[in-house]
Amino acid sequence: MRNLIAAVAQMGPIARDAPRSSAVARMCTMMTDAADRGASLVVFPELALTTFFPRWHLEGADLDQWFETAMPNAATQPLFDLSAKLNVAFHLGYAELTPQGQRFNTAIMVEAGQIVGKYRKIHLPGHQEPEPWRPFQHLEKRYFETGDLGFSVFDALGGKAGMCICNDRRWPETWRMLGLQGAELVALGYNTPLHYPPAPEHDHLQYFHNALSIQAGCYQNGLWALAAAKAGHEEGCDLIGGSMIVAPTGEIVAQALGVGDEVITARIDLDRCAEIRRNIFDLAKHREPQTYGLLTAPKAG
Ligand code: CDT
Repeated sequence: MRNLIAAVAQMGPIARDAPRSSAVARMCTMMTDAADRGASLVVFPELALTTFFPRWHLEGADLDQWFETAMPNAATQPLFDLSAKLNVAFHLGYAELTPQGQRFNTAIMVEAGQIVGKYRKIHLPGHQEPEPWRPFQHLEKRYFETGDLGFSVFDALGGKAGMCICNDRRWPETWRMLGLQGAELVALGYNTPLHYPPAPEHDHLQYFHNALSIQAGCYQNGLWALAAAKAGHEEGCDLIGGSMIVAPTGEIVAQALGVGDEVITARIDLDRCAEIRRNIFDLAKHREPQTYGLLTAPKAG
């Protein structure tokens, strides 16, 4: 299945008091739509089961309620069942609380009812301590540990797949780590506020920076990206849409138009990665890693 139809399922806002079952029902509707269009993969957003809770300062049970302690679980089983029935793989982001008490911002890839890939977000944005001056918090650094699974590449859908989550897409290291391992398809979800309180002069660039990062990552590593937003006006915070499917040439081949629930699809030929990888970005031939030492030196400060 080197040539497949892939879908990205953008989600509109999820209310703070919405049960997981309502988000899962919306995802099941979009998975069915994707299957009707012939898709064999559908990508859902980051933290897709609930509202984006890092916008609030929470403690104890008020925080724990947003985390999944098992996957699948009762709330998400319908997605796994429908995926098996329709033969559609899916990518899902959720907040994970491990049996050891660790918390991660996690994504999985599920194929034929089995979890075939798991990723824990490495680049955690925002801040550790509550900052009351902000109109909304972004407490990912407080609520999650840095992912401990690395940027791994795994077999899925007849090719090599990788994942990253939201802020990761802005970092060239993310894409290069996946590209160096031969990833042909990268699935990712995001929750990106339109307003960035520390530098509001960049607010009008949010859609541009989203596309710029994903398109550059695809082109510079010769791979496909499937990027799914949670979008729209969620609990007083506007989140960008712009979900997209990007080719190894860096071209956007499908893009969401609005900020609500929306399925986009495109035909993806994994063999097209070679157009870039055998030419301008033949990583084995043209990289000069002996000059890149600073990239892995400890960070300053
Ligand atoms: N979810 C996530 O990683 N969002 C960030 C917001 C900007 S930094 C506060 C992003 O990079 O899109």
